[in-house]
Amino acid sequence: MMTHYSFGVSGNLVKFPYREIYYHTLLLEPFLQVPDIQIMASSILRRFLPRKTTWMYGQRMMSSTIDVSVDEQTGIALMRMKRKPVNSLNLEFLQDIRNTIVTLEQNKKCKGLILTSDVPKIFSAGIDILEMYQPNEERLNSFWRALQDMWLQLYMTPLATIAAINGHSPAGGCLISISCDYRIMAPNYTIGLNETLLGIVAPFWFKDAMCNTVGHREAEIALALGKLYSTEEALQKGLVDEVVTSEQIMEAAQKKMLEYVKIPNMARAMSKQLMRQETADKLRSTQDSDVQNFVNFCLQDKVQQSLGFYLEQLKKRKSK
Ligand code: CO8
Repeated sequence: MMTHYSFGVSGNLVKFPYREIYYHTLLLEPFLQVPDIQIMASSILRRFLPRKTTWMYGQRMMSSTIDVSVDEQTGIALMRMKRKPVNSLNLEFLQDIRNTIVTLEQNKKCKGLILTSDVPKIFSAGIDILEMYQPNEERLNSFWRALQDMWLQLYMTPLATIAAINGHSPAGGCLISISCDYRIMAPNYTIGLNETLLGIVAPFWFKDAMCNTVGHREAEIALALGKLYSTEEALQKGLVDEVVTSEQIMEAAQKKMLEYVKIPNMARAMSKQLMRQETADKLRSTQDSDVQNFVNFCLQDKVQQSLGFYLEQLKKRKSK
């Protein structure tokens, strides 16, 4: 279904392809720069658009879980994840992240994307464990497919990508980070693929992305022990590239991104493709069986017990 929203006469057509929403912004543009009017426009639009819809005006895109802005002068987009309380990755959030990347790729002015979190002290807690615990089988299928699709989009995007890791980043949070071209992390947080601590196993493409980042031997140790590295250890092992304070992290990310976007776009994107194609193709050629393996694995009683136990531990830790 195609929905049309038109504000005023024909102007800049802002296209948001995956939801197929089109509207005109030229006349509204000057007004939309004023914060109060942005808030007003936001509440009006929210009334008319379906609840979960991601929408954009001018160079801002918003959904209930993500804020994105694009600086047209530098070509740098900033994506802030804001799915409270811990940016855990459920089906809809994964779709939102992927769709945002697709939209940014179609924006000719956008060359680079900085990913960060709007949730204090947490970059992302990884997969929403509630998607795996006592699941509905059909949704579990869609969920895993959405994770694969998000990962493929992020890992292979022609945009330059930087993770500004301003909080803890376990499991799926680590996957998002290592799928970016460059990682900057703030001190006193942890990052790693800790799946084994939950009694589950990181799939081969998590493992491949980790090997590509820290090398085979370190990845082997990390995966077996479900190792969560401190920021300092992560820097030492090459899991992150740079450490700066939380206050400096956005400035550092912008500075590094300017280096990336200065490189001729096509050459940079193709060299990334060259490095990553093989890893991505490995998943692309086995997506269906990977979904099936995941679903079968999750539905095992033992795995359900482990997940239930882990969730309990999380709650207990909180009540201490
Ligand atoms: N999923 C769902 N809920 C979560 C998750 C999560 N990943 N993490 C935390 N929560 C919930 C907590 O249970 C708590 O809920 P409630 O308020 O209802 O009690 C709420 O979020 C807040 O959590 P905390 O109180 O623990 O918040 P803190 O700020 O103290 O700590 C942390 C934040 C450090 C992120 C901490 O919550 C934590 O360690 N979370 C667990 C992270 C984790 O282990 N994630 C792994 C997920 S698995 C994954 O991503 C890859 C799976 C690969 C698939 C394998 C194939 C089989």
